[in-house]
Amino acid sequence: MELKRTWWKEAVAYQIYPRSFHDSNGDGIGDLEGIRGKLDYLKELGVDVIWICPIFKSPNDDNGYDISGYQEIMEEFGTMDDFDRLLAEAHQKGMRIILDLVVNHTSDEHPWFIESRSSKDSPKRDYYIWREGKPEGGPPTNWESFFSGSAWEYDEATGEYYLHLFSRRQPDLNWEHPAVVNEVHSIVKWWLDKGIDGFRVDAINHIAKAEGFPDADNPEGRETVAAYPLFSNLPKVHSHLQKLNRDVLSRYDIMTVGETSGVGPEGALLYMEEDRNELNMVFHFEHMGVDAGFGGSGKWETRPWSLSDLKTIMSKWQTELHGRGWNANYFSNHDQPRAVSRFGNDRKYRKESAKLLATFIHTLEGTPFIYQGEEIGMTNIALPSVDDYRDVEIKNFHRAKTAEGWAEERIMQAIWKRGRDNARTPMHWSAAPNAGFTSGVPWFAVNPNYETINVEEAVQDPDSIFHYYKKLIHLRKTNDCLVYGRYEILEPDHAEIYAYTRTMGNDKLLVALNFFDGTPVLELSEELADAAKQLLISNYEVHGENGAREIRLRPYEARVYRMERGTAL
Ligand code: TEU
Ligand code: CA
Repeated sequence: MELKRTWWKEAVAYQIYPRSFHDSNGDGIGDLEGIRGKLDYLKELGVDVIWICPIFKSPNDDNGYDISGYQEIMEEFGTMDDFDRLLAEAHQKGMRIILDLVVNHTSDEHPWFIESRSSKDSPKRDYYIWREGKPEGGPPTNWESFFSGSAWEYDEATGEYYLHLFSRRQPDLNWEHPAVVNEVHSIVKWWLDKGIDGFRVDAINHIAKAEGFPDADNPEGRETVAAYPLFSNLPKVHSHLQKLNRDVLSRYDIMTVGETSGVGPEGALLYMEEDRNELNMVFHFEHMGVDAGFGGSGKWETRPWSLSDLKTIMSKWQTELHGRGWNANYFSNHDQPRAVSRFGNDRKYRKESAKLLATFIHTLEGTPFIYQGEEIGMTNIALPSVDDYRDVEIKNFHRAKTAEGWAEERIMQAIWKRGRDNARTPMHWSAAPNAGFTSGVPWFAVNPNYETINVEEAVQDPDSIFHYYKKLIHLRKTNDCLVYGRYEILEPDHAEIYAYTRTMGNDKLLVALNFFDGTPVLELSEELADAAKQLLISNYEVHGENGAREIRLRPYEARVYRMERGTAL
């Protein structure tokens, strides 16, 4: 395989959820000036690319993922001048900015939709997906929305239903209509001409829907059912992306990462193999499924996860994409619970386990994505009542499960474990009131543990999670092998330790990760043991164990060794 170097393969990305990042003017809502004020912090961490979740005009039914003006800035976040200043300053500091491209749907307040719903002969009618109800009554299909209930909403004005895979305030665009495609292309071009460095492309795998809008199989006769295959990763998605790439994306030196749930490596390669000319990489969800329970009614049911499942999934992605595509590696984002609470131990071993998870993400092949607060080990939150939450998905889930007869306690347990608001509490900057996030009243609850878990504390503690991330990022920048090296798993059946090597030419690294709180032993072959001379990083102090055939790891211990050069391995 010929190695093709690109800046986005070597970059480390940091995701900002602007509403919760930093408030500059005391209205309780994070904003663009707030981000600008923290660029030096991100620079110090070592970040190359900042992905900012939607900043566009929006009524905020889904915190900006419902856009009513693609070329306008959300009022609470500031102005276009603020954005221009932020972009210029980030560039000046050597960092790039990518934005969220949300074009599976718009807000119901987008002028296109207002016009579309006004009459059946509106010139914008076909910008969205309108259908008559079934002859026997009810919505056109039995499809369930990702946010609970039917994916169709009846509209009195014209007596038809419109499709919304997400909230009813997020009508799906009709990508089969050429005018929609043109509109999207011109929006993308407009932002790229402004100088942004690419896009994270929201829910892009859903832009094509099954021909003829068939019902999904429904053996239990439920009112609505998950109809996933009928609107996910269909062939037409790829023709739309190829056209977008040909007409717009290919003309810029940018980075594109698609959000594509439901794909395995083969499906993902269709989005990113170089001769496909679509995107650079995608976020897959397979590892996010390791703790998903599939019994009963599905959504937000959980089960304990096993390391063996995680190994199988990650190894598959590492090996199948090597030389053909590129991974986007993450453990957290704004839709997932906090990683340290979910895959680590957010009490006794919070620091150790946060560092362990970080080591994993930064030593795999692929671009690492850090989600705000992950670098200081922020944790989940459990608020007493559903009224304390803000997320539309949580609200709808609560309503739907109450109607299904679930006990309140069971519903709240699911929300505490899986709810997206776990990741959306304001960022902890200091031990000052409201974690230094705002001088006003924060839009959403601040996690009370900010008094001990915060940036100020982390920056001055040389042993903090923050400094460990800094070191990892630096290591990745100074070791090509960490970026491009071929992954090979060791001891795939070990129940507690995840170990692998990365190899590139004469360079070889050994990564040993204890994912639990025991003290298991990793046995090395003689060659590996002899060659494992230089400890590059660890979250514990390690003394004089070079050359040992057996490495005993402490709770959540992570070690990365560089092998002696020139050893035949
Ligand atoms: O999430 C979309 C998303 O997660 C689905 O595409 C996914 O297929 C499904 O949830 C399966 O688990 C994005 C954003 O990240 C999210 O915040 C938005 O609410 C959503 O799109 C709608 O824009
Ligand atoms: Ca503000």
